[in-house]
Amino acid sequence: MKCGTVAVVGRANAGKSTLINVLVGEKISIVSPKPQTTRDNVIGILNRQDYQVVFVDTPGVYASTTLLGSGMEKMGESVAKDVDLVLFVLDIHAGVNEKDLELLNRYIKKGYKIILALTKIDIMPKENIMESLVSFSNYTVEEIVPISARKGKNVKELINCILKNLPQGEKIYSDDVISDKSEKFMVGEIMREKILLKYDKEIPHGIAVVVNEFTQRETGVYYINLDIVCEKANHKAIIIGKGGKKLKEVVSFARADMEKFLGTRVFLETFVKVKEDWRNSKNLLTEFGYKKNI
Ligand SMILES: Nc1nc2c(ncn2[C@@H]2O[C@H](COP(=O)(O)OP(=O)(O)OP(=O)(O)O)[C@@H](O)[C@H]2O)c(=O)[nH]1
Ligand SMILES: [Mg+2]
Repeated sequence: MKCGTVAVVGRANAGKSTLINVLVGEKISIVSPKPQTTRDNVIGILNRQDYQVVFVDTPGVYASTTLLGSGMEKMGESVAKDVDLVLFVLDIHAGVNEKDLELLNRYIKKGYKIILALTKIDIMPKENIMESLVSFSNYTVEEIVPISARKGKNVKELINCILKNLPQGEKIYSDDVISDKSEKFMVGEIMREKILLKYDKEIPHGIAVVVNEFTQRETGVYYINLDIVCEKANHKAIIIGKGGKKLKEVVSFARADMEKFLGTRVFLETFVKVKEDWRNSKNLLTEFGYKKNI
């Protein structure tokens, strides 16, 4: 049976996490229009009777000046060394960008087996799709697949191309596992996702979410207590908003999604804390679970 591991790599905001969620059919990784949404490698497993594909989502490459950001940049390339196949996701809707080519060439030079997914074709003129495909024809990749993760276009074709390029073997994970991350991790990520969606400028990037308590009471209700950590005192005021209105709105948005994810009611308590410049502090990065970034 076909079984193997696939690193999903590319530039920030390309659509890697959206694609993994569609491929696996579950919310594995959070998604937002802001670059560097994904901060950690997240495993999503596509399980079928006759095959298993283990996808590893990676943080996208983006010019970043913090210790957190520079660590994230290296994660894709370090995962690529240990997998059977690299799925390079490239946002093609606005044409080919030099930086995409530079990164793709870096992977090609390493000699990895690569499938190139040209994504977001739902928001580009049809006649440009063919042109884009042709422009990659002399790149050394196994396959080039134009897709739309948002509309599910060509996703089946992409899975077939992936399977064609995976080895025969035994399943790595048991059938009931779909991710390597805990529910507690996902709950923190859901909070971060809503902050990414609801705040602008530098605020979302300077946020860490620390889940202090995640317990299910006898009634079935989850009790979740978390800290929203920001890096400046004036950010805290913006996050909370006038009379606490903005925070209340974001927390209730997050709670609704946590309830959907956990399939039961959630009691959510949040505190906003300030930790100056935490993205450049080795100790705080470790404390907040970003050990791999140092
Ligand atoms: N129109 C369209 N938008 C998409 C598609 N796939 C992803 N997006 C959007 O692109 C944005 C970025 O998506 P993500 O999946 O978070 O991108 P990513 O590559 O994981 O980004 P990082 O984690 O920051 O590296 C989001 O607003 C998505 O909704 C697609 O197929 N079509
Ligand atoms: Mg992502």
